Amino acid sequence: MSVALITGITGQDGSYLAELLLKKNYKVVGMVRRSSTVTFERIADIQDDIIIEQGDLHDQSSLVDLLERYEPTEVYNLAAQSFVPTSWNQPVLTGEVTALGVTRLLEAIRQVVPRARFYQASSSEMFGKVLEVPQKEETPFYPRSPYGVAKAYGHFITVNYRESHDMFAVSGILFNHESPRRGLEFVTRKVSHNVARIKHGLQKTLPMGNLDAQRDWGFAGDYVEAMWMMLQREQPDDFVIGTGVTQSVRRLCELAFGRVGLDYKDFVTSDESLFRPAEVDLLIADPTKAKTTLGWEPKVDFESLVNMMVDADMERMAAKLKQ
Ligand code: NDP
Ligand code: GDR
Repeated sequence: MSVALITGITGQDGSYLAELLLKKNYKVVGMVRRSSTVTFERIADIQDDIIIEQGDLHDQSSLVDLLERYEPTEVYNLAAQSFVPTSWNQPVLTGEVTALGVTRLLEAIRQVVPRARFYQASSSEMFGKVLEVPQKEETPFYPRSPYGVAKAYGHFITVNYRESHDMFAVSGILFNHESPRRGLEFVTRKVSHNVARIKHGLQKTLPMGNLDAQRDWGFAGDYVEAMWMMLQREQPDDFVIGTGVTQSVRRLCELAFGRVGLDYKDFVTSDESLFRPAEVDLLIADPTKAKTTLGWEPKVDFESLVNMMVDADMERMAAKLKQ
């Protein structure tokens, strides 16, 4: 039986990936960090079907212990301090978890289960102030935040373990992907959640940052399939995963408010504090290699994604108000 260890299983991607692997009959072990309250909201439906173990990317011995006990055949490293603005306020923590955490895990794998296949959650934020449009596997990195810098480290240490130790270690350079399970602080979910609040009369305005930023947004459910596919190949390799279409934050607002019959211009205000010290202005993927070599293609387009998220938040809000 294939055994998968997922770090970051309580996050957006961890929950979708765990569901996918369960469908494929994997034994799924999820690593969670200790907290005083339970953070299992996203995995509530599958909690009885997976094994949950405590561990932390800060703590090498917890990683070694998990690998020794479960001997996973695949390890997906999804855990990270993943919110870009927080990385300016907590740059050292971001480096510890998002960068050095990758080395801790790779080193533990090298010592305990060197034949295990390893997936690193790399990010389009590594392209930052882009040196090429669209961005592909060979595009040089120019990260613009401590988060982007930490992810570039995680990317290269993964490549380095592959080349130094002959490990099956790969990096998926994923562009933004969203879902109704997205954290509330990320822009798509912030907008869908607040559209539902405004439509239900709970607030009047929505303060936003840079509406001109452009991102290549896809659906998280599609992207976890690419992670799995990358570990099934004969040879380890890195892939850019995205839709190849870019949209502005303004267009996101227009579509999300439009979904409930409102005009975003009547509600969205500008808040200087939400602008970033250094912005990533334009991201757009060239997913040709993923399509031709991996056979991966996104199934959900941007408008369907926005509709899915707004509809889910409208339902959640209506249910909450009924209570
Ligand atoms: P989330 O922020 O939703 O999830 C992050 C996960 O990491 C959570 O489970 C969190 O646990 C866990 N975590 C944080 N710190 C630690 C730690 N010290 N030890 C162990 N676990 C920890 O992220 P996503 O699901 O959106 O993203 C998954 C990965 O993919 C991340 O590495 C992210 O940087 C990367 N990525 C994401 C993209 C996206 O658009 N979503 C695009 C490209 C890359 P807890 O629940 O306790 O907070
Ligand atoms: P990002 O996602 O930084 O791309 O990182 P986020 O949704 O936070 O921002 C996208 C763009 O929207 C602009 N923006 C705002 N963003 C937020 N959060 N809140 C606002 O009010 C707001 N107004 C405008 C931002 O300036 C930015 O340009 C995400 C994370 O999931 C990373 O972990 C991942 O690596 C990358 O995507 C790919």
